[in-house]
Amino acid sequence: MIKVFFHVDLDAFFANVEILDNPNLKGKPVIVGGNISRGVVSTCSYEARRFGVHSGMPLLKAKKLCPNGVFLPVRMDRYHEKSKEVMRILESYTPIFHQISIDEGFLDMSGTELLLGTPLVVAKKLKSEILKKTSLPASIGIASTKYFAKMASNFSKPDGLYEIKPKDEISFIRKTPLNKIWGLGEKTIEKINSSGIYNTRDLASLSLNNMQAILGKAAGQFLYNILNAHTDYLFNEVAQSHSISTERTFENDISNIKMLEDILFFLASEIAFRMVEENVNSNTVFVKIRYNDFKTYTAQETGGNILNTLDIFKRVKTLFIKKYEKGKPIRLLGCGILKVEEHQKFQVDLFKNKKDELSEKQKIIEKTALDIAKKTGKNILKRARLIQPDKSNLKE
Ligand code: TTP
Ligand code: MG
Repeated sequence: MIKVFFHVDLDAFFANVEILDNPNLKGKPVIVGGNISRGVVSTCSYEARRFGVHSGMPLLKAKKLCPNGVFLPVRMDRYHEKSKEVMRILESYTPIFHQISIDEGFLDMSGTELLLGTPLVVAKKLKSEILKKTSLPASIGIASTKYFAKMASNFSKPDGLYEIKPKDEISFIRKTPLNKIWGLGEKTIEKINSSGIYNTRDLASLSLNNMQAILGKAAGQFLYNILNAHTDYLFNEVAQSHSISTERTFENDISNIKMLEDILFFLASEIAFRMVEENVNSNTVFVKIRYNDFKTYTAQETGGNILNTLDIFKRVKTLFIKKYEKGKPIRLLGCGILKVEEHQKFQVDLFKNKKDELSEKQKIIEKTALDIAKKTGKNILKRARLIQPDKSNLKE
């Protein structure tokens, strides 16, 4: 049976929540940042993007590019509230749903066509239900693998809906510019360029051996698989139904241990937020490390029930230290909890008083983000941007 996946990703998420709460901002260049990720843009409305503003850009630069922009601080609690509303809708469409970040998730819709309708019809209905119930616009990509579903949602953003049929995967990916292929970082593209290759079609004509000679074994294999549309295995490591996970891909590889620990703390806080909201607990944590050569490792540990953010952090940090090959540059860092159970079964509250504790935690998160920003001068928590393939390139 051909698989069908939806990738749903909200458009300009934090900015659209701000616009929802203050409709006067509609149509204006809204720029959110400066609280949790002090000093950098978290995200901005598409109106602001026209001025060249984007996530991770220093706020000062954004102010120069867009002096009339509306600059707003990050209100993480509120975004989590809206995220939860959206995720509840997504979950109601399929039992096989996996949230992969605050505003995106995969739905396995395989075999639902007879019951619900064609994927395009169902996705259209889902988009309008999200808009009607939460007032937030989303983009949906449809494909037979998660990887291509993610490429498809991003391709059609904002307010997008796009399906890549299995027979079109190869031509789609080979028309996508190198810098828009998910998983390809700047460094990898530099290596490709330095071997005299500047476009995806030429790269795709290489044999696996040649690709590995340029990029190394793991990265060469990864890219070869993508360009030949063998992507079934990608994203599967996060697709466990009883888990909560989050990860970040860095613009620049990181090997500074202190910095990596700070990022782990930030990620652990994100998991804690979702544990509170979903009213769950767990006794198993995991970490995921992808090095700059694309080799990916995970490790997990089962102990007592998780107590709080610091507890998750300590446990993932211990795992991380055990697993990390010191000094090796990291591309992606992730963590999460497995074997999630209903909170009621546990005696220990994750947070005694959610509001008070969260604001305390918030301070720690802010301080951590601030420290990171100070060290790097930029937002290293930026996720690898997915990817706005040049649509003109895709026209036959
Ligand atoms: P994204 O889905 O990457 O971005 P977006 O929803 O703002 O815009 P779009 O999907 O239409 O391109 O990230 C979701 C949220 O995560 C975003 O609204 C803010 C936050 N975020 C940061 O705080 N810092 C970052 O560097 C990025 C990329 C996102
Ligand atoms: Mg988004």
